[in-house]
Amino acid sequence: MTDALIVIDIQNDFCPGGALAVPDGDQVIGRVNAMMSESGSVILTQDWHPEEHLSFASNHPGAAAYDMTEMPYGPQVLWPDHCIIGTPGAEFHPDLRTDRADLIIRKGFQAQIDSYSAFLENDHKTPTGLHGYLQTRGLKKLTIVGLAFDFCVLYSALDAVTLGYEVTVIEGACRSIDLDGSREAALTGLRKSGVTLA
Ligand code: VGL
Ligand code: ZN
Repeated sequence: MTDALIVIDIQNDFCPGGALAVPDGDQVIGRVNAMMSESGSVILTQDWHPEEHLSFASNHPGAAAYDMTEMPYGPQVLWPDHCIIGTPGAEFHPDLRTDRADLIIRKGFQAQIDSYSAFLENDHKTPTGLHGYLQTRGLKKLTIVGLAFDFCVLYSALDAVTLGYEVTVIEGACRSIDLDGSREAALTGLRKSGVTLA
């Protein structure tokens, strides 16, 4: 078994009623739970931010949610406060099967740097440790699903192909935030990258 299912950020804050709700985000859960039964290994990611995280508009005086800012590592969207460590919004959606997970990887816990990708933080250099884990377990074929398609799923998939994995994104088991055409841009980017879209 060299395959792993990577389930991105199916947390309360990304589901309807949450602080950064992805439209119909909860609609993928049934399908994702079913996929877990067919996968050799299951890995969940959890967006996990301290209150003072610099991706939050609230930590930039005068800024509004969804404004852009410049970070030392490049442009960054300013988000509403979400997935704050220890809050209900940061917990997995109660319908998500978490018992099948071999590993839960948390990301975005350093206040100065955001982390969309499950592999590398937004400076595209700082590792989360997931690559080392997959390598030492010999897991090479990755299926990526979850929230949001056009941010954390996208960057996870792009980093995964760059790192040499065979990567499939199941679009039907993902939902998008769709900020200024980000869903279309994500589709275009994935098609060019060598990721299989299914
Ligand atoms: C995400 C924006 C901010 C995601 C996380 O999971 O796609 N998007 N933090
Ligand atoms: Zn976040």
